[in-house]
Amino acid sequence: MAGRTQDPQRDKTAPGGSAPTDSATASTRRKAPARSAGARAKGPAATAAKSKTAASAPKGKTAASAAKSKTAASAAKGKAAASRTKGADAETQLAYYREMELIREFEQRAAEMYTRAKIGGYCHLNLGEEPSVVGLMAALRPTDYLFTNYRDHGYALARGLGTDRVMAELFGRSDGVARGLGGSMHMFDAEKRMLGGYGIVGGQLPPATGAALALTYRGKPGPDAEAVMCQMGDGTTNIGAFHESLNLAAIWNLPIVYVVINNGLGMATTVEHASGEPLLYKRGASYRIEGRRVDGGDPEVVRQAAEEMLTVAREQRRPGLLEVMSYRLRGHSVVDPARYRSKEETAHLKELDPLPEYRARLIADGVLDAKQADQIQADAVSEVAAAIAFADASPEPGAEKLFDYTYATDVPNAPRLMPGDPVLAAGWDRADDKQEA
Ligand SMILES: Cc1ncc(C[n+]2csc(CCOP(=O)(O)OP(=O)(O)O)c2C)c(N)n1
Ligand SMILES: [Mg+2]
Repeated sequence: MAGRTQDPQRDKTAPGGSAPTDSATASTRRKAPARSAGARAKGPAATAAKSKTAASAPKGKTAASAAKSKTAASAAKGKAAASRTKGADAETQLAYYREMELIREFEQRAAEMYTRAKIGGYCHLNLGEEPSVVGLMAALRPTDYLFTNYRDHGYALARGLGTDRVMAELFGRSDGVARGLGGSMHMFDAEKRMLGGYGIVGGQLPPATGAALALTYRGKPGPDAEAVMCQMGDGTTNIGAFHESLNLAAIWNLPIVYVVINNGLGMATTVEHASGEPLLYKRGASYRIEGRRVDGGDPEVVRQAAEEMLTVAREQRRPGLLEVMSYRLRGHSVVDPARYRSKEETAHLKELDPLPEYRARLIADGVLDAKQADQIQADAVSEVAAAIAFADASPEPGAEKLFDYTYATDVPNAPRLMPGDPVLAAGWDRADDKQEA
């Protein structure tokens, strides 16, 4: 398998253009492994990132929600920071940093809990993708809908599903967001409009596209209209459902932003090896969907680009395709030692870690000092430790719950039935149990 360093296409800067037949534009010159830490590209989106909001992020409040409230004092403070950084205001940057450190700590402890057999099944981590996750979730309003793939822990945290409940879901306990029946790949919360967590590659695209179609029946386009964000990986752009969904979104003018987290790999296969067009943002061009590529190492750049595409989706009912260049710092899942990576590439990944870079940037810009940054990390450690204790204390769902949430309508838990047996009324199993008792 070709290593990413040997893949010339990944390093290419895409040509811009806005003609309807090829409306894809690149807004980053971010390079793959050859790039050194600290040299992260600052595309137009980075410099244009406006600080519309200023808010503090008290513990437990998500960066996304924190960035939406406003206080006069913090707005003034934010204004000063904005002029220094030309990005988000200081309070918002702090909120992003907190959120990223929380996801980092959560994922590292999740990996540990997996090796301790507290977590079973599959477990895919967002390590290295934290700025992408936080930037995207900051762009999404509480009234919007989110669909993701199985690499969903960070999204669930940043969407505000709660550190305790997300960890309990990983542990398969009844206080989890899906009552412990979904596990790592199936984070779900209808109230938060987080509509999953999908384990089948591309499985989230048709329902997300359907949700966007439903929105066109429910309301009119405009600045307050709801929209859908559908996240996926780079490998997913080769699945049939990707092309069918984008085509329908284009011809039906659906309010949806498809987000490709391009971490360079689908399991062990590089983008260049698997994709006829490795500049993935261009893949929307076949459907006249605007495509954009941004640096996933900077939450402000990601938020700005996602907000702009969501605005088009809300106001013009035009879908968008956002490619977010990112890195997966570890294997595909917690059980993958990633031996397909060369030693050099593995070593180089440390340099590409976006968190130390963001921390250093905030310190250099005077947004926080090293002591405060350490405190933020310590807070993340305590919050995740408390979540582990919460998950451990939560009861396991009983076997009698196994079929309760599988179908939309109540069906009997009748394990002794054979195909062709008459269908039994809901509640049969319980009545039967009572008779036997
Ligand atoms: C339909 C289908 N085919 C294959 C798999 C096995 N599989 C799980 S993840 C994955 C790679 C997907 O890569 P990508 O879309 O880049 O997402 P990433 O894991 O990098 O986030 C594959 C092939 C699957 N889950 N579903
Ligand atoms: Mg991938």
